[in-house]
Amino acid sequence: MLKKSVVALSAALLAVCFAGTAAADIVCPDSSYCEVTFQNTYPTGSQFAGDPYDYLTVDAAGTGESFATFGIDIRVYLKNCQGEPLIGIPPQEIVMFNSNLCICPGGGASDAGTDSNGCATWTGTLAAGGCVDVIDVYADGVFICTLEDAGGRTVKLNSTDQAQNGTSPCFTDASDLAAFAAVLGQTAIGNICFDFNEFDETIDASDLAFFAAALGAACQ
Ligand SMILES: [Ca+2]
Ligand SMILES: [Ca+2]
Repeated sequence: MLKKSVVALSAALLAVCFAGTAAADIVCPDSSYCEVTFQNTYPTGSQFAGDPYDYLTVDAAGTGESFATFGIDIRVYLKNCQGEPLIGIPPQEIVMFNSNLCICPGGGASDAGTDSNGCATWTGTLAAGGCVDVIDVYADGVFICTLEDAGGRTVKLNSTDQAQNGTSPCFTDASDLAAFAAVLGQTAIGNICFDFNEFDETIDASDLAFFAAALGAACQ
């Protein structure tokens, strides 16, 4: 009888230990990874015609372009060091980051927490400003990846907010307009930070219309 109780007690303790281990699981950078695929290409007339569509235009209000609309498919798989999926890590802990961006609070978070495969996605836009040609992903403060496809092509962002130059970061305002006005009418080649539609080779009225729609954008 006593033996039986000890066995039962041991089993109970074991269960508690396992529960404790699971709760303490940490994101393991060696077994976690990202997958990026570009499903669209730039149209004829673009300075990047035929290349995979890899620039998303964002603003601090979160009213910019969405990854889903432009066929940029991003998945991050979070695992522990045994290679097991980490389920239910909250979205605010899974974030895009580049120090040259101004990212609003929560503005770089994934769509939702990790699913049963430890997977999180970004299908919407970012609430952010700036212009960068690389974006990193961090989970629970751990560096997971630089977002790039199998061929090494990176996911890129531009914005009506020239935050990368310290121009009123996280605001699209008069100082950004002044910077935009200085390149209006010029070639878009080498001016990607101001080419918001990427459908032609100039910084023109269509980019101005895009800017006008974002004027006043700020973190919500
Ligand atoms: Ca700004
Ligand atoms: Ca343009």
